[in-house]
Amino acid sequence: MEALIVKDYTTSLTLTSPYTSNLSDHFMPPRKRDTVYQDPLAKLTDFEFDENVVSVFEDMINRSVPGYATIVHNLSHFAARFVEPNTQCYDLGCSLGASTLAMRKSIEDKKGTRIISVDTSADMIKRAKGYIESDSSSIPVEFKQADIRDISIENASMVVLNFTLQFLPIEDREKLLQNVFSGMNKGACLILSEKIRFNDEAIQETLTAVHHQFKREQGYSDLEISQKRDAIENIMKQESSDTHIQRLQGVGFEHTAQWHQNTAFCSFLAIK
Ligand code: GEK
Repeated sequence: MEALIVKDYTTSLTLTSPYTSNLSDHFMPPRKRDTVYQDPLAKLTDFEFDENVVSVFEDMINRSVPGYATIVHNLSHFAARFVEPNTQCYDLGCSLGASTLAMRKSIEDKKGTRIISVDTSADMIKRAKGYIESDSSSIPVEFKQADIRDISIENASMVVLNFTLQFLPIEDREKLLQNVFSGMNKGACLILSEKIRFNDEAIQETLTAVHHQFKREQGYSDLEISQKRDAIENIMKQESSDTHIQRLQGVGFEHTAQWHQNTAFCSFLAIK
């Protein structure tokens, strides 16, 4: 089956997204277009990861998060470097399993390794299981429908929080990262991707406008952009890049860096 092509605006290259091609190659239906906020809604409710969103999620995240495909693609490279045999990898807030698939792709030779993929959304987990079953890797994946605040992390050589921490209340974030840190082995890596906010209002305003332009280019109307923004505002609290780095250092990570950024969408690397 022909792989879907994603335009990567970070590098201005056209590349085959590992996410898109993984899912599309193994799971037959082509990706369904996100029209969740297309029509005017009489009453706008908070954004939820329900069946409505889940059925179009692959399209939604690729058309809403500039640089998403690049980040997911690079997870394979981080996994090849950091994952050790007989350890565990965690995909926290796994959605449809894009990050799980990316890690799984490059660790076939790390014998005894398994991936634990966690999400609160039963609809996400159900679909993610289908994608994993259609994937050819032999690395075991255990799905847990659970809150990432309630799980224990053990013997981890790699942990991924790809655009998930941003959905936790700010006051819960440090405790979650402490729990992650304590379950990681020495030398293990955490990849944390987040939409950030800028303390400088001129930068905040400019990059918000550039992001909205990106969404228009992806085919979203102004109504879709504003309804989605209003729906997600209450449940996704953004913090600055400095706040993320300082928190990672505060819980004990020895090496930290922001390795990727496209407008307000960033990814951090933290090594224990
Ligand atoms: C990807 N990582 O494609 N516990 C568990 N799951 C949660 C929680 C929680 N407390 N809060 C939210 N979620 C993925 C993309 S999406 C990002 C992650 C986005 C889950 C939620 O159900 C959803 O599936 C995911 O976190 C966030 O690489 O939609 O912007």
